[in-house]
Amino acid sequence: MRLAIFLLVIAAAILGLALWLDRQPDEKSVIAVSHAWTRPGSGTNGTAAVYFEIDNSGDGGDQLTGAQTPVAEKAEMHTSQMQGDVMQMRSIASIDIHADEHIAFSPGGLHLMLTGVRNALAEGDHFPLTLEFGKAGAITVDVAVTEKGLAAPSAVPSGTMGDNKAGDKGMGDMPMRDDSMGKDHGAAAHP
Ligand SMILES: [Cu+2]
Repeated sequence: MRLAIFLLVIAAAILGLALWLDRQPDEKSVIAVSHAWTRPGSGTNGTAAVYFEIDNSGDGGDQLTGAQTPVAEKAEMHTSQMQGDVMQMRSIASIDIHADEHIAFSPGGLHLMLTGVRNALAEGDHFPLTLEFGKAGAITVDVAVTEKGLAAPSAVPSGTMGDNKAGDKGMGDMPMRDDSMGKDHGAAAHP
């Protein structure tokens, strides 16, 4: 009987220690990337705009710091913003993804701009895209080439870009007709 009580006390102590360790600050980001797509015809002039969604279901923040894909020489993050009646794009070095945050890369807003696309992308094509996160590491997703898009069109909340850092090689001086935004952004907007 005494032994049983003794073992119970030990077990309780171990459980208590485990719970205590569990509560120590150990904030982690849990990153999921979904609905990655680009439009067919993108790539005919060497550029393509890729859209996707990022969800951080963890209790710690993270950062999207870069991207790469075998189908293009370079991939960089761009914002789109109206300046008067001209759509301007700016490259940004990184994007903060706070705990519990959802960020949509969508037409007319944030997008990943591919340059040096090696082959024209046709409806039904797929290609891999690797996104690099500061804490979560590299996450590779499959990008679908589809006219319809994979996600419901949703505007990027205006507050989302507040703490994004502008890259020093900004493309803010590149004007873009607003009638070219959206539909043919990727195919027509870049040289
Ligand atoms: Cu762009």
